[in-house]
Amino acid sequence: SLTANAQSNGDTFVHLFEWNWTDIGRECTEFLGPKGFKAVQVPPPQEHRAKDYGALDEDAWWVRYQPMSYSIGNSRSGTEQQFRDMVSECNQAGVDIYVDAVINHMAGDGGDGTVSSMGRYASQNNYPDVPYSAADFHNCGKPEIDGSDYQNNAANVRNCDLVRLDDLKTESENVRSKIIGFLNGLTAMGVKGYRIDAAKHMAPADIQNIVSRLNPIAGTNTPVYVFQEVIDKSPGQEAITASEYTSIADVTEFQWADNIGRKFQGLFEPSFGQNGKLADLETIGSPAWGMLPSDKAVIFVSNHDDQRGDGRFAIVDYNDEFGLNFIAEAYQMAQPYGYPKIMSSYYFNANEDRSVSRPTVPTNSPTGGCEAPYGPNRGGSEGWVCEHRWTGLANMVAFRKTAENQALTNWWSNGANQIAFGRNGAGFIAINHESYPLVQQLQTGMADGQYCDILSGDFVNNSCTGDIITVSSGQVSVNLPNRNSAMAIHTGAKI
Ligand code: LM2
Ligand code: CA
Repeated sequence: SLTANAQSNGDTFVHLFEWNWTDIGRECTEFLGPKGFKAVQVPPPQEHRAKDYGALDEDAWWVRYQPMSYSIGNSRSGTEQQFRDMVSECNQAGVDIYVDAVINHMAGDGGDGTVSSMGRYASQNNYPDVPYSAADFHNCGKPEIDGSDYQNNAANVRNCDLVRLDDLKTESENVRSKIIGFLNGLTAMGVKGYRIDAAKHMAPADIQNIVSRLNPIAGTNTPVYVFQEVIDKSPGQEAITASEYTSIADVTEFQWADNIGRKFQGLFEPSFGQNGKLADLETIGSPAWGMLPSDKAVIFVSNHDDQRGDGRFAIVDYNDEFGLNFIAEAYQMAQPYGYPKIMSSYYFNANEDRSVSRPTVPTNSPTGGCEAPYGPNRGGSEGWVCEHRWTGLANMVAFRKTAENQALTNWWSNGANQIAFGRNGAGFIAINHESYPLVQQLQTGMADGQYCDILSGDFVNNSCTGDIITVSSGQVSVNLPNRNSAMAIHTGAKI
């Protein structure tokens, strides 16, 4: 294998969508490091297109996915110096930086002649500040990938423009060496991992070549971590499959979000002939579900695209009914499959134009920042959601670490939307997604004693700011009166 990519299934990382470099650095020191997060996925740092068709769109989040060069001299998240400071600060705090690497394409039709975040210009298939010229781009004979290509034409998906973004000849040495220079430059600054954006739109051989030429983590022989974004949601109906990429590095498992989303949302599932329910999750991750092997899969409850896309009613996010996002994220971290990424969002009105920009309030503002007084599903419409700061979710990072490599055991369900399971004596979780109480005496598989319910409070100085849970003869009395509530205990938080 080219990279030692399989992360421990005890790790968790967070996507700080559209955060500034300075704010991410501070978050590493003050919160992510102390809570044990493995890494942060940061926004694309490249010089990007800065204006679009109208004034309203000029600050849309997605300009970050339209690179104008490989310079990180300026982007919406800050300057190169601020980027470097963030990387050092996070490394110091024990938190790795994963860069979202946009390498399949440059801007949309050359940025349509508009200015970049560094005040520079490009034109279609011509980026003087890389430099790239026409010979570095595919020309597939039509303006962009057609919807039907996804079912029946892999070559078009890889060689035509994705939404008219100038598509790079990733098979050419000139392009590869520019991309590799860019990534190795970041690694030299202390970056430890990469999300390969739009990996599906590049041939596996191209990514393999690039990944095989990446330098190890600065000052070590350890390969950088790589995961590839391959959207393979309809197995059997896609011209390109996620499994074409697993020998290179880890891959996003989009089916995970859909599969659990249908259960948590209770959506009708034709193949089951009934509505999805949490009890169906007993075997998730086993081969019958047809997902990637656990040690290859990056999983998430929602991501920045599907929160805004067609899939948003199947997936779960903070826009859903009170507490649903919280229990789905907590479930994801409690179960053993995959490498979980917590989506840390900002509020946008679902009826608004999807291009609405990030909040203008700082992430550390008492009104609309992470310090705002709220819990799961604040129900706001402005500001930062900061899911990763929710007490219970942040504490699940330690649960997952404690339960590393432990099998799922002691499964219980009411046959519908109340479930509980253990992790072979290391931890135990119970989730109520019914509109009536969950009151049950359940076997946990854990040693007797008192534990902190880490979903209701913090374990500090050997005591608990939340509910204390007693395990006796291996059993707990679970009492979860409310819909969308949960409790969790683990051996790292035993009083
Ligand atoms: C991704 N993964 O494969 C990113 O996760 C996703 O967020 C990116 O799309 C996409 N691939 C390209 O990197 C976003 C956004 C698009 C947006 C593009 C480029 O979802 O809507 O496209 O970034 O900024 C926009 C316009 C589109 C236009 C295009 C080019 O929405 O209408 O196409 O720019 O000007 C003519
Ligand atoms: Ca391509």
